[in-house]
Amino acid sequence: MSERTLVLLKPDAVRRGLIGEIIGRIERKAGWTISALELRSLDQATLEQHYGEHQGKPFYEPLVAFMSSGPVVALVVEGERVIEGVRALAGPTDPIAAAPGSIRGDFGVIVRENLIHASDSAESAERELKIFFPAAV
Ligand code: RTP
Ligand code: MG
Repeated sequence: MSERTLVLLKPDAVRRGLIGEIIGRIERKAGWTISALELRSLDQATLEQHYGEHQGKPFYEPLVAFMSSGPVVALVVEGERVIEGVRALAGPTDPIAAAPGSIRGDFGVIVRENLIHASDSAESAERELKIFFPAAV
């Protein structure tokens, strides 16, 4: 079934010059299309909405500080089972646990700076797309 997902290339990916590398991996997946793309800086209100589920956890404050430490690239990716698919390309949250060949496994260093966000379910995708690309929803 064709779906849409929200992808963020986090500030570490932008700083380290990995935008092309990561987008290239998404583009090479046959049948997926990038339907929106923007370089932008995230304010506190946007981050609170986006990562609200993690408010109160010990990693929340450092996560928000990291996510506002530089611009991110926000993308909408469309295609067959793309929600599950981009999560698989990204690999597990902790780069040490992520297999070589995955984005986090190849380039990740620590759990917070893990290069990429991808919506984790259809419900999350719908919620996050409204935050980042309200005109496209
Ligand atoms: P994301 O939401 O960014 O796509 O990542 P995820 O689903 O794989 O991981 P999640 O549990 O939702 O955590 C969100 C982001 O918070 C940072 N994090 N730091 N223990 C820690 O220091 C810790 N745990 C999570 C990561 O940047 C993670 O991607
Ligand atoms: Mg998550």
